[in-house]
Amino acid sequence: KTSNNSLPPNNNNVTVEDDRTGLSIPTLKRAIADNLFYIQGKFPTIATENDYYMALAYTIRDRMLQRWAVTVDSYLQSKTRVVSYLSAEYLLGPHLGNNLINLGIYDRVKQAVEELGLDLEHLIAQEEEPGLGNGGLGRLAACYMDSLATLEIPAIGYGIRYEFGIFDQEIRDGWQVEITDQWLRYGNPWEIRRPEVTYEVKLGGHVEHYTDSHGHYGSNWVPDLVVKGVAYDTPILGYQVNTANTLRLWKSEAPESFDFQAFNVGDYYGAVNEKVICENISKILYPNDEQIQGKELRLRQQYFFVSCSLQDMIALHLRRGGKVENFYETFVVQLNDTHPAISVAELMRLLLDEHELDWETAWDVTTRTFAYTNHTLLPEALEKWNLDLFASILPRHLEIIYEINRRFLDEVAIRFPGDEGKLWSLSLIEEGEEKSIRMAHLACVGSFAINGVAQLHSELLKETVLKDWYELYPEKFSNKTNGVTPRRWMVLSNPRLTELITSKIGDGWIKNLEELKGLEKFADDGAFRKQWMDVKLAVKKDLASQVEQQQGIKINPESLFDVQVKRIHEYKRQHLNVLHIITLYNRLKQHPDLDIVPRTFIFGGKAAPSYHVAKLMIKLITSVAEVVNHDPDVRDRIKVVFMPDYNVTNSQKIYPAADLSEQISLAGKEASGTGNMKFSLNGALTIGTLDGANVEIRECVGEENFFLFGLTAQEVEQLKSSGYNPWDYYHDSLKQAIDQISSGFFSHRDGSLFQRLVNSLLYDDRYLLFADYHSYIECQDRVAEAYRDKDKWAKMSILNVARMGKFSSDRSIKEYCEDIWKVKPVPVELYDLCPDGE
Ligand code: B1N
Repeated sequence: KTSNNSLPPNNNNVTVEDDRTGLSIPTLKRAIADNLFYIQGKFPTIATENDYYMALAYTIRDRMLQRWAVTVDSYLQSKTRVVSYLSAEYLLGPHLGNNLINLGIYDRVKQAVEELGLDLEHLIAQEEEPGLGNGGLGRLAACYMDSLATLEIPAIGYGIRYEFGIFDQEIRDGWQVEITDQWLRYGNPWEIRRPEVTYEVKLGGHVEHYTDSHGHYGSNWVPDLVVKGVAYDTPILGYQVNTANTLRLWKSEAPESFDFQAFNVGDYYGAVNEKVICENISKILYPNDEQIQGKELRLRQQYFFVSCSLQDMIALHLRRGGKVENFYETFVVQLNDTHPAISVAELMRLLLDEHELDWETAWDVTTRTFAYTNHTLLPEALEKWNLDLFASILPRHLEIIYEINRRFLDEVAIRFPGDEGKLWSLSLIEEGEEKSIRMAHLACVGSFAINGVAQLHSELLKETVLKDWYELYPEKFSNKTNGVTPRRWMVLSNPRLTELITSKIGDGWIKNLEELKGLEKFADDGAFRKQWMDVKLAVKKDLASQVEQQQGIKINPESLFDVQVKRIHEYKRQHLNVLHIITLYNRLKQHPDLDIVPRTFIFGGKAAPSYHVAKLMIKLITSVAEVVNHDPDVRDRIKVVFMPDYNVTNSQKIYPAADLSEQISLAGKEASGTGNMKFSLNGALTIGTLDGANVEIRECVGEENFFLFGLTAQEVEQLKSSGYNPWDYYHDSLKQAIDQISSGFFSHRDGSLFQRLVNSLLYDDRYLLFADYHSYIECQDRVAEAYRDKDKWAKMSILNVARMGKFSSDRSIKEYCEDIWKVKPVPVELYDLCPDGE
């Protein structure tokens, strides 16, 4: 229970109410005071709010350690398979509030903190979130870690401990400015450095081949750089279970031996320089979402964390008494997109060169180990590495990939005799002007399972980018529709709604989201609808006061909150939303007394720093905001707000306050989306295309409770192949809006500012904004009419929440467990690892 304040069941054997595990209010208070003094070194008189946050964080960490240590210990003892999730990104969001929820001690800690004269919300707000991801893909990894622990699945997440995560965003003069993320500035109480858990990773150099005295061929990779990876572990608690899984992130350092050697030969600069190169590998997260840069450092990052992780898994497997040829019995490894796909070649290398297995055995182990999730169909996001670049960093892996490819193409040639085209299209190597390695192909050939992240996406994968692979290995393919954790995205971020729901149907839904179905019968209950809308209004008032405080913009909490928050990208079409705003604005200018439904348009999201058009889209939003917000004719009926620095922390305040969720990508482009799920679970209605998981959301909530517009993926294909011409749609209100943008109406008469953006629409319009514009506007008018009937809206909102049970990440993870990983829950029983007197 989150709402009552009774002690959670103490089913461990630690019976003494001591200062590091005890949960009574006096003990908690004493622990916080002790940590303030003994860790922060402060008296209350001079302690800052951050000191108190740290003292509280350590207090909570102490209360997690028993679960964590026992969980790790029990996995080492047991023989069951462990899921290993490999991801270059984890967008965790702040830990403190989430850990309090999952431990079931939120309310009592709140009380303890209050008795010390502090405010829990304020302390929680002190935490700098670990922004170790760009967007949906990284956040999905974080939701999956939460669900794995909650479902008591033995699992370990591996990734990179970036010193600088995703940049902080400021808006200056309407433009995005990037500020370095310094999340480690005040230390990170949630991680434990494990200096004894380190591995060496080779880079560059060349390969020597030899034949040993037994006549066996061998390869010796002579690198020109060796770096060291050090493990940093963070516990990931399940919700009200004893399981605390591990997220193990690697930091790159120089090996101890290194500077010593170089100093000896007198090359001081060389020594320092190499140390810098080593440390650089885990320095910074590449801030590109769905567009690749092909930079050498990125390949180094990928190989670095993959090599450390696989070496660690092999070590753990051997420690459990396993033999290398049975590696897949201990671990099943999920590749989160192709970022860790080099794993396939690295496991082969480790098995062949370090553990001396023969090729056939090594390949058998490898292909029983990996499973691959694809997250995008966008051609610019499919990873390829230039062959020369690849060869210069991973010479041994190139040899292995050639050999995998040779054997694989032999098979293809037998399956499709005489079909040259098949060889070209399936090859791991892209031939042509610039040769490159296709990482998706490496992932496909090395994995026993391949999945997309929503039904539509999985179907399109089989018809487009992985068509030939589907033809070859249909049995490998499946769909696993994404989900989100209700612990963070409802319980933690929307306590008011949580309390209202729980008052009607109990709290079982938090672990079994399908129980939300129980709300359906209250959708016709007038009193409940009133309570429902009261909660929404209260949450909107919170957001409104935050916006006023931070930006000085007054927004009307009674207005329709129309929200689009996500990375800024042309395919997501934030500029289509802007065209609607301009259209409404022009209507008001033409008919000043028009009775329109007051709306507040809220945007948030980061643009990749090198993606100029995306940055221009932000400038367009802020420019339109400036004109609309200050025009007296509008009389506050429409307001436009760009919320700076959209991240997990800020999003937790935004989703609960939304009335309308904008999911308006061009059909066929958004693999799934997960924000769409968070909005709907918090009672927002969706305006959206038939794209990604929108399709399934609409099926679940009912078409009468979803605002659908736009072309289908199929219609998009047809229109494009029959020759799409944006000028066919360029008339009336659309022409007026476009002409205003290009004439400088929103940019102080500067007609050149948005020209690139306007031209990309008029002369290309890859994402068919013009084709979908009229359908979108018409749909938005239906939204406005629906919102006039608040009671009807409330009913639709309740039904949305009631029918969203499918979109829990618990459901997604159960499907992965049953269909792909073949693993079952292993409940953790707490025991005293160090009984008294021993
Ligand atoms: O992955 C999410 C999906 O819900 C989104 O629809 C999808 O866009 C997102 C390169 C990516 N796909 N690809 C990326 C991220 C970083 C990078 O460097 C690609 N992100 C997605 C979860 O399935």
